[in-house]
Amino acid sequence: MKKVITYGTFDLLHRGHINILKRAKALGDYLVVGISTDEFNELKGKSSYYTYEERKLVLEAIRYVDEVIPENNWEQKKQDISDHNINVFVMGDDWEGEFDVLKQLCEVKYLPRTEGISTTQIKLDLKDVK
Ligand code: C2G
Repeated sequence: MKKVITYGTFDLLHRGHINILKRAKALGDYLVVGISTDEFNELKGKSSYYTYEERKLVLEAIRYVDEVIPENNWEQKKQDISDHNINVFVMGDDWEGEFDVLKQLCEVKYLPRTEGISTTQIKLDLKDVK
C-alpha cells in the first residue's frame, strides 16, 4: 500500500484544499493529513476561525482523507513519515523546496496551488458582507 502524507491548517475549507487533498490521494492508496493544532497555528502566526476539533471533523469527512493526525510542531514530519510508513510527502508549491530534507525518507512532491482562493481572502471578503 502506497501511503501519502500532507499537512496544513485547512481552515474554512475551500476548493484549493479539496484540490490538493484529491491530488495527494491520487499519488497513492492512503492519505494521512497532519492538521495543525490551535497551539501550532499560533506558532505559524495564523489564527483559524474553526478550532482544531472542528477542522479535524471536517477533514475526516472528505472522501480523499483516510486518517487525520495532529500537527503540533515543525519537527515531527520525519517521525510521522517513519511511524506511518509514508512513501510520498505532498505540499502545495508555496512550500517549494522547504521540505526537501525529507527526500532522504520518501518522495517529496510540491503541487501547484489553486489560484484565486485562500482562507485569508475569504476572511477579507466576508468582512465587507453586510
Ligand atoms: N493550498 C492550495 N491552494 C490554495 C490554498 C492552499 O493548494 N489556494 C494548499 C497549501 O499549499 C497547503 C494546503 O493547501 O499544501 C493547506 O493549506 P493551509 O491550510 O494554508 O496550510 P499551511 O498554512 O500552508 O500549513 O507544516 C506545513 C504547514 O502546516 C502548512
